[in-house]
Amino acid sequence: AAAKDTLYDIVLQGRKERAADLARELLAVKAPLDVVQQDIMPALDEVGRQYEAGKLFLPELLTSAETVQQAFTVIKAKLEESGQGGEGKGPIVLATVEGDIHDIGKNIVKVVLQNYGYEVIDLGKDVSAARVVEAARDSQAPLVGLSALMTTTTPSMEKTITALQAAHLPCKVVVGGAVLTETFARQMGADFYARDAMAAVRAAKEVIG
Ligand code: B1M
Repeated sequence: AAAKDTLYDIVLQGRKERAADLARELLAVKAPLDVVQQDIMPALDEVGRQYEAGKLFLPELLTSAETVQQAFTVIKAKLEESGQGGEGKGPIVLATVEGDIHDIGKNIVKVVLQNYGYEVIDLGKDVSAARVVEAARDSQAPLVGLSALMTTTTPSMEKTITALQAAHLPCKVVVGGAVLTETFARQMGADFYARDAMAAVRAAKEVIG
């Protein structure tokens, strides 16, 4: 008999049509964020490794990302079911920085923050420093969250933090993304480094309550 497919295999193989079903099966036995951490992230890490090694190419990278998005639709619905209620704390401005189109991680952070009752103003991906400053000013957000996934876009992150500081806005900044570290985040002037979505929630609790 054929071995049973896992979400990990499906993401690696880019078999989009199976993703939602497998995510549902996993959600029957574990928490939504555990599916992200234990199944999806290891698979994407492997996809990233194979891409870097020239064993996978951009079309496959894209198909794997789309497969994750299918799974995430189901995970998001599950997270929303278990919402803590109390909408409207914040708001928190969220963006992937200029030059960077990776938004899977940011979108996870968004859903989890909303789940904890925070209002999120999601500016999307590839967002300029000026646009982040404008949104933070208009919304009087106490917290701005920035995501960057590439060594080539951490300068945009730093530029955005500098622009927020120069605008003298009363907001704190939390940053995340696989290329960052606590030390690097602090050097860039961020108030908080979030390794994962729950760390972003802890920062929000500290700043907003
Ligand atoms: Co790209 N990519 N990619 N990619 N991609 C990486 C990042 C890379 C490391 C792969 C590799 O080569 N090993 C590499 C960057 C290398 C570097 O740093 N210099 C890379 C590259 C090179 C590229 C392109 C340049 C490829 C090309 O075009 N030749 C291109 C970039 C285009 C651009 O941005 N201008 C590109 C494109 C893409 C796709 C479009 C195909 C797709 C993205 C789809 C999408 O996001 N909609 C993609 C993907 C999927 C990846 C990998 C495989 C997976 C990223 C991911 O979604 N991880 C990635 C390799 C890897 O990371 N292992 C890679 C899962 C996600 C849940 O994790 O985003 O880390 P992550 O988020 C986590 C935490 O970091 C944290 O919480 C999340 C949940 O735990 N977090 C925050 C993140 N943001 C946070 C913000 C917070 C708090 C926590 O507060 C605000």
